[in-house]
Amino acid sequence: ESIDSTQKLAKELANNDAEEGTLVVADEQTSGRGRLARQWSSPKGKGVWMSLVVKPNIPLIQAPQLTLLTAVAVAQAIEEVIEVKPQIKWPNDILLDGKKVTGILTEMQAESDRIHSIIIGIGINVNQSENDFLDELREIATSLCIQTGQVQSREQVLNAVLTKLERLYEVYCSEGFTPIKVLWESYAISVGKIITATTPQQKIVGEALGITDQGVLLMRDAQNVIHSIYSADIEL
Ligand code: BTX
Repeated sequence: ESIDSTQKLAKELANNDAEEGTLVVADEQTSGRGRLARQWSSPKGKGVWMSLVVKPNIPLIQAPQLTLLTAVAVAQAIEEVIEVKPQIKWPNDILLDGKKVTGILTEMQAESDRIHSIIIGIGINVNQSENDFLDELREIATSLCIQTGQVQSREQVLNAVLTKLERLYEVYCSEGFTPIKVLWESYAISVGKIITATTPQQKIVGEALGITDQGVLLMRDAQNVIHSIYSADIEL
């Protein structure tokens, strides 16, 4: 019903040998987290706040692909439920009408070169009205309800997300990332656009060229240098 963060509990469960597919879902998070210790607003009864434990048999370097796979699954689920195609902003934002409707946080637990588990955290804004968002979020965040003008069923959204995730995860485990990449690109907002990527090391302005089979974002700057971006915040 209420928890500090589904991500934290899922991590504890994974550390205690929870099976692949273990899911933590909460009605409310009192301390929901985004990337880099940012906060994720998770008000009671208004969204789908969930963390899923997966244990793919892949090299460490491929772990970021799971974030992209999750983004495709959520985009497909939203499209199915509200019949509007969302856009994905690399790597982990899902946008409707240019505003963030979903955040995804994937965290890995690894031992030397082996992945022990990956915790996929997903926060979907379902039934917030504009007034439910804090002032600093109102301009940048949206919900399925705001977009459609109708209250949406969180069960239906959760069900659609899990169904899509399972299907794509099975494709990924048997065929690799290539089929997922094609789907990802069909939702991508940034490809072909000039973007600013703020990485932990620097700020790069350039054209987003696409993603590699490893899920790495490629950018070409004004000097024609191609940069591989592993982790960054993107501004369009
Ligand atoms: P992020 O770091 O990309 O985005 C966090 C930023 O998004 C915040 O700094 C704020 O500006 C904005 N933000 C905060 N809350 C919301 C919201 N509800 N809607 C839109 N924008 C918002 C994104 O991180 C990853 C979020 C994952 C959340 C899930 S919920 C289940 C699981 N448990 C948990 O603690 N986190 C994950």
